[in-house]
Amino acid sequence: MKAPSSLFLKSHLPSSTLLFRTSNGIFYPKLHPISFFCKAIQTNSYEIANGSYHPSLQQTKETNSMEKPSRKIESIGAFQKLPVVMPSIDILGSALRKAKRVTPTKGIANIAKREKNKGAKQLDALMKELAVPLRTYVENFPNKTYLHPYERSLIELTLGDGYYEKVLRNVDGLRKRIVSVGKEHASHCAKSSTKREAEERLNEGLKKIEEIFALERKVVDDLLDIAKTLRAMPVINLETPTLCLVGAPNVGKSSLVHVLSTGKPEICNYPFTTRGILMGHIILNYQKFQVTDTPGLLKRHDEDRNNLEKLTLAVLSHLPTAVLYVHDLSGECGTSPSDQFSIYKEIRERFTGHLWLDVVSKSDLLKTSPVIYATEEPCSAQPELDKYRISGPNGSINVSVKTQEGLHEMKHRVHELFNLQMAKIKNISNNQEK
Ligand SMILES: Nc1nc2c(ncn2[C@@H]2O[C@H](COP(=O)(O)OP(=O)(O)O)[C@@H](O)[C@H]2O)c(=O)[nH]1
Ligand SMILES: [Mg+2]
Repeated sequence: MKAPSSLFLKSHLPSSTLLFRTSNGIFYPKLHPISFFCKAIQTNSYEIANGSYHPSLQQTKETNSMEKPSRKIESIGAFQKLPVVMPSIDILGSALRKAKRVTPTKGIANIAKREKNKGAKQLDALMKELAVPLRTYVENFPNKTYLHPYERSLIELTLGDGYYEKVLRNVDGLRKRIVSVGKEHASHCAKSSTKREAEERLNEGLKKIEEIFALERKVVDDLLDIAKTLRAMPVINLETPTLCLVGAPNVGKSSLVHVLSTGKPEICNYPFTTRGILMGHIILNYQKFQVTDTPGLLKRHDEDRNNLEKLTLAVLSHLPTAVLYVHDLSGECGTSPSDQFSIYKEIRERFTGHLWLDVVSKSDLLKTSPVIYATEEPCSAQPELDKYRISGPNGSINVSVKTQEGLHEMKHRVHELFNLQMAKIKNISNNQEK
């Protein structure tokens, strides 16, 4: 068997160490509201420390310095503030039209001088019309380093590591080339000695700038695609408490989201999942709560995890949600109880700061004897595992969406978790008022 993975490291960002800055600039470590996913406009003012979906030793070290309020931290919701990128063909078309409309400075009587003045101005205008939008994009797309760690993880999972920065670098590279070639040709044109020469240099310059832009304009469209993708991502709202369902694939998480939701759950699409992730709402005492799926976790090392699993880890690492951990001991889900036990132990140890509830699902299928896979010993020599195979972790509730067993108790316990989360939120606002 492989050695335990880095999963055994504690999360570098346990929710108990999350930092929030209030409107009056005060930080309240250890107290936080729960977050949730939704497509609503993001309006919160909470801020969170640095990190990304993949906890590492280096990041564990960083946590200490993060706890100091002086550290550079960023708020959440950057994807909704991305600048609107124009398609490159439109930028070029509009720049050419505007440049050609530029007239020479009034009052130049000499024909050659007038022509070279017009030429230099038109080349300068084309250069600016192309370079200014590119500069705006480069300046207004956020530096990934300063993004909320959850959003940073989403960029990495969605676009691939380094792609976001590469595209921005390419756009900036194109801008610099346009500026340099534009200036060179404008100055060349301004030095013409005849009208004809000025006309030739103008046409030559326009052609050259257009050529360069046309050759590389795909980088602008790449940036446009990035903006579209990121803007379409589910938005996190840190003001509404959330319950996140976690567990191996097919253990019954989505079925339980349906059971817990007051209405019909929405489907939330991350670009790297083929199947949407369910999100439901619960209305309790006139308050709205959120319950959401996470993609299933398998027993493997972090480096072997797919993006769906990494999304689950990103949620647990960076968002202060409560956890409903689902265990399927019926042998139906495809992950053996002993593998589920390993995954559970890793995750439980790693994310100690979350409010937590364990349920054993599909209780209608549970037999009197525990499920033992063909590849496993009936008795594991690990009493803890043997006990897990029969009844799940200590304190877990048996539930079945088929027979309704345990659902009432589960809902009751979930309400308790929400109340605890609400108490934390209130605590924060009380502290703010002091
Ligand atoms: N017998 C039984 N089957 C269930 C129960 N809950 C879920 N299932 C089935 O288990 C499969 C996986 O459920 P799903 O909710 O999609 O699991 P997820 O992948 O964890 O979201 C589906 O075929 C469900 O119908 C249950 O309580 N009893
Ligand atoms: Mg599901």
